[in-house]
Amino acid sequence: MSSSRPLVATLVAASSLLVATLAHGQGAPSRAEQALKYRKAVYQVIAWNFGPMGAMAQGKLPYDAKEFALRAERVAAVAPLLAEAYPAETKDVANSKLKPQMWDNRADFDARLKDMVDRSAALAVASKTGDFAKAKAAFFETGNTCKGCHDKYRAD
Ligand code: ASC
Repeated sequence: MSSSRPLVATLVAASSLLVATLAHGQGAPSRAEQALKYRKAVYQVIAWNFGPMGAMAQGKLPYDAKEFALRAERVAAVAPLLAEAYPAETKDVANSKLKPQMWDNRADFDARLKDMVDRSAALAVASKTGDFAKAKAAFFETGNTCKGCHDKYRAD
């Protein structure tokens, strides 16, 4: 019987690991995981609304002033939520494209976020005029703040 003890011990260890893995997988998401989900949700709302605006700005869709202004307003409304979307506990969270160098450049990162928020607000104001040239210019200025930050802090 003593020869079966290592096997029993191995099985017990393996099943404990399995239980722990399942418990972790099914348990409530950590605060970091929740924050990452929140972050991605905000970017998803921005990207969803930015898409048709970009198509209009590039002449791929006809300019619809009302729709453009509505989408700009939505982006301006949610962009400030990103200030809360990078809490320190997300530093090592899995499934994030954030480059770790952000944590050593927090002031620069926050300034870029603020710039995006300010440009989005200006975009919403410009869009309300219904003047395509103004709306378009403000759109590209906002898009450049997105791109600048992505180039520096987003992997791939
Ligand atoms: C978008 C989107 C981005 C930005 C960026 C702007 O619509 O999803 O990440 O615009 O491409 O240059």
